[in-house]
Amino acid sequence: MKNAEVAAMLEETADLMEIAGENPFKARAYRKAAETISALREPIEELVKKKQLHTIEGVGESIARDIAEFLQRGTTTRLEQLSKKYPTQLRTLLEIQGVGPRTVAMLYDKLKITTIDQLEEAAKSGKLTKLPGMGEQKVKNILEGIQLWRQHQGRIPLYIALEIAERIVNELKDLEEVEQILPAGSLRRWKETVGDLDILVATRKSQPIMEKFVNLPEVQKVLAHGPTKSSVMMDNNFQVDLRAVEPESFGSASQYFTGSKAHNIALRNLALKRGLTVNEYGVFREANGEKIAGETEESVYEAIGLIWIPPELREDRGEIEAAMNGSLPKLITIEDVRGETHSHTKWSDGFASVEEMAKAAMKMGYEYIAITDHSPPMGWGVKPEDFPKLIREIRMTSEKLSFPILAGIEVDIAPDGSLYMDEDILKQLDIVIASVHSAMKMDIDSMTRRILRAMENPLVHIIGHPTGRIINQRPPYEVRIDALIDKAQENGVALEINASPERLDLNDENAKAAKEAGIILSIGTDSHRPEHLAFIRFGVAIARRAWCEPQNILNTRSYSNLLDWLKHRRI
Ligand code: DGT
Ligand code: CA
Ligand code: CA
Ligand code: ZN
Repeated sequence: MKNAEVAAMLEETADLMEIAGENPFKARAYRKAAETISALREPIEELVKKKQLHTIEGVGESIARDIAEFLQRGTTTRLEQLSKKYPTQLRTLLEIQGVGPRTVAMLYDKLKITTIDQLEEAAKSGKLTKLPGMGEQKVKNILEGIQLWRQHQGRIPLYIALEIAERIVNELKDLEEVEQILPAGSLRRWKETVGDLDILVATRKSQPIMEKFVNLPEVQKVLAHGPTKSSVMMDNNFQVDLRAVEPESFGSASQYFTGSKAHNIALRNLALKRGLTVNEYGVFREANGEKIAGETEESVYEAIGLIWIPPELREDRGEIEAAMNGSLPKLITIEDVRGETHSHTKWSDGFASVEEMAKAAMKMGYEYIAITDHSPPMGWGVKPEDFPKLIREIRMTSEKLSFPILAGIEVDIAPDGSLYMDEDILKQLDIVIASVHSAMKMDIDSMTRRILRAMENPLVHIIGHPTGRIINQRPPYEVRIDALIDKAQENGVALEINASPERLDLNDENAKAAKEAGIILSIGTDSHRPEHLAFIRFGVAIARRAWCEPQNILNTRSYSNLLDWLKHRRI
């Protein structure tokens, strides 16, 4: 199906419309349609055939025409016209934090800048400051943005790597030569970004597997094609390695290629002390070269005197000592999660109704869901006068479905630490998440004070996405996370592990510090659509990388325990 391509075309159109300075509502409509179409389960071609494009929310006449044309000839007249004025290449510049469409247009109009290198050059040589509206601070921000962009170049967010891995595994797993297949490397450790994919197969006859692999439709370029290892470049400049090993070595190869490198080195040093060597082929006695393990990962760890260590812990952060003295945590699993704590509906910027979100939670097997729509000041926030209606709808839906729905809010924290919602409304709500969505460029002391003040408000239960970062797009704002953890402990506030795959905030390291301090963490998906509830697996992954057990996580509680905790917080 062509849904992804169509969505990409709509995104491209929206970007170019914004650069060209067209009506911002038009661009926003294209962007919304792109999002809706990429979430569709049905192939868009089918809808075109059945003349049902208009049934997709947000697809009006001109978008429908573009889609039909795109499916016929691979581009649209609109795109061709737009790119005559501003080349498509300019879109890369939008990836730099602090560079918006208007800036991109000006950079091109005045200096013919089309690439990030040219932009950096112009910023460093002082040419930029001569442009209208370009102060020194703005230029400094652009240079910082470029630096950040370079750091992330080539590493892609976990959820995208996971989709690619799942697709490849699906295409290869049914070949009769494949005995086992495992995506290893940083992906198996659920690291937030992935540099490249390392896939392993256990086989006695690798040639047909390698043949199929290098000929997959998404392959852009074959970098290597051999019997034990092949490497390819995928569409989005993402490298995938496939290694074939004998079934007798599959365990040791899985261990080795899962890493991390630091974990492997620590493990090898421990083995050496015990007169053993470990490599991707097995565990061997140094004295006589005898192989004592390798078929399974368990056997590898056991041979070195350890119990099996979950991949998420393999970062050399104390897991080897813990495995030695029997103190590995009993990590939370997705089955431990009993409800959703953070979701949005059409009442603010979500795409579904309260009922649709609740039904999705029921389908997940949950015991409850919290609806936490935005407050003003953002345009799409629920106004104070609308809250009574929203609360009534939540109560009625809950009764109708016989399913607990908590009435909540994600309330904005103002720059001074006060909340953008009247206290009488907050008091009527079951659950209050407070988050920063604006004025993120404060200095570290002011930002810390701002959030601490919100945490002192007894009506606040959870601090949402506590550092505000967007992976590969926006760095975290400056804030003293240890001060937030101290305050959370003192006042019994929870910090969120926001499971939205572009956020993952708190990240693993901060969440581990929070866990060690003994504070409670809430895993919230920040769902804006029913399907987003499935993001929970990313939040659980972060929690696991943070060594969390079920009791560290708020939403592993039963509904009545959760209510107790929420009420207790307000005393
Ligand atoms: P990435 O790809 O940057 O997201 O991170 P990884 O962890 O997937 O790293 P990668 O792809 O370079 O290598 C895959 C695994 O292979 C790595 O996690 C551990 C193992 N490995 C790679 N190089 C070494 C090494 O020099 N020594 C040891 N002991 N293991 C290594
Ligand atoms: Ca890798
Ligand atoms: Ca690799
Ligand atoms: Zn938020």
